[in-house]
Amino acid sequence: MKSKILITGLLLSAAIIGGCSAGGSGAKDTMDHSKMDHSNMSEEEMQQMNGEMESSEMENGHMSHTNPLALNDSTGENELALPPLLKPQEGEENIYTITAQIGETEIFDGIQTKTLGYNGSFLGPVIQVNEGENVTFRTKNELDETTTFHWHGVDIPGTGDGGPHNYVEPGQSKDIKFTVNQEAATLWFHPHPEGATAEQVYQGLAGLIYVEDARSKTLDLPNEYGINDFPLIFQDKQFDDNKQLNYKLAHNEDGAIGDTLLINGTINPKLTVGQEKVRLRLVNGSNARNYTYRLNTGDEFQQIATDGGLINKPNKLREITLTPGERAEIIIDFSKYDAASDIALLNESGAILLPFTIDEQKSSNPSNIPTNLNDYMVTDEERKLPVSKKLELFGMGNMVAINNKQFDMNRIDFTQKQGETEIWEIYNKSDMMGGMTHPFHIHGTQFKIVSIDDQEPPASEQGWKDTIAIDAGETFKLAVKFNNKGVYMFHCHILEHEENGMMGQVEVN
Ligand SMILES: [Cu+2]
Repeated sequence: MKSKILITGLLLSAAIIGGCSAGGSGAKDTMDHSKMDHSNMSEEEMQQMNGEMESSEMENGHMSHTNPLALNDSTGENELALPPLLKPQEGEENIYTITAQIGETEIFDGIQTKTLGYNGSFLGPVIQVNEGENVTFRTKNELDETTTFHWHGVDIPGTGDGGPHNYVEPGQSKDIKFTVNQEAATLWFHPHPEGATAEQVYQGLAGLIYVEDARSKTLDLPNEYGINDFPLIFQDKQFDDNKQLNYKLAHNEDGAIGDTLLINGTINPKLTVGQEKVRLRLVNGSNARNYTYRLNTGDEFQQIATDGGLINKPNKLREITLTPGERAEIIIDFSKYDAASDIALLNESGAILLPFTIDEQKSSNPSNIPTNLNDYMVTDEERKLPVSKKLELFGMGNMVAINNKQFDMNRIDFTQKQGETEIWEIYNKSDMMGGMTHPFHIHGTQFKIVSIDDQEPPASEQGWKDTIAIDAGETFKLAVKFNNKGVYMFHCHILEHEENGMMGQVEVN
């Protein structure tokens, strides 16, 4: 699968380079446009878009994430930063204040980088909530531009979801009240304003939401924050000569890709752990980069959760891939190693993402991971439901579309009844050169993967999901239910594809 994607990427690069040397109009011929009905674009506009796409590809000197810029190896010189845990407002048990603000952050020693953050200069806190709890998220915009507060993976009424309709102007504040209505999970939040999502996330707006439930609290899983339970927010950045986050420099129509990895905002991170089982909550918070995580030793680890909840049984893996927006929780058993061990988390091309230091003095928790974690299942009833919504993802660069349409805030693409499960069929249509993987996300719900090309999904995806990696040519069937009403986005989570119109709206009533 991956080699196929790499080969098509290389072919596409070759075709585009060929097109450039032949006079610069080659790119449009590398895509099968004849079958694409761009009802909202004229032929002239399409050609112009192609030209822009081609020049931006060439300026960046790389061919999107099918063959991305290499990432740096972490030198491990900085201990990983941990996002602060957000306390409720004084005297107000369930009110959490989240302020989007402008700041400066010392990412490089002695250098201030202009950044954005929630309740701080860069990234955001962890909001901890419990299933059944009535909470208020008191959002404040102290930026000098419009933003929204989108709760990625949260089962929430549409008016509070923070899609492009729910904007908060500079200086404004808005309370979002809702009842937490979902299982224990690692969720996240980020802005979603029309036209500025990709840049605001890139500049640092992203935070975490942990949900706990009655079951998760009784399970003997590592849960001591910063001791044996760590969030890891992976983001690749491109710094300019002044060590600033220059979005224009990193921008690419197929997604901003950087050569420098930050985890929780830390450059060259290392993580010190005890000789015990450690839970890592992996969050792909990058605009466009995919990560396939593995250990340098080739050793197994155990996956315990997908995007939206615990999976039924720990899943032994040697690698796991997350596309932008996706999360997974894994447990690494460090009791097998000692202070002399050389152990690190790598990506698919061998870049050192996170070296580990083992501190034998650190208290160790001898817990055994429970064998039963959840009772997730796709029911027979759900399997028998007919497909009632069909979506076709197609294109690349500026030319991305869903069902041949680009996003229009004034157009509702689908309707669905509150509380009713429907089968959504999502097909990623290949182009002549193959195509690319699109991480497909639906707001306001956690859904189930019923099948991938009519087969059972792999164990790593048998759990609640809100974002799925759909490779070119693949068809996913999803059982989708909205528990609340409102208008929700569905889109590609390569943020530049979303900005380029690879997004639609479903109205739930
Ligand atoms: Cu996409």
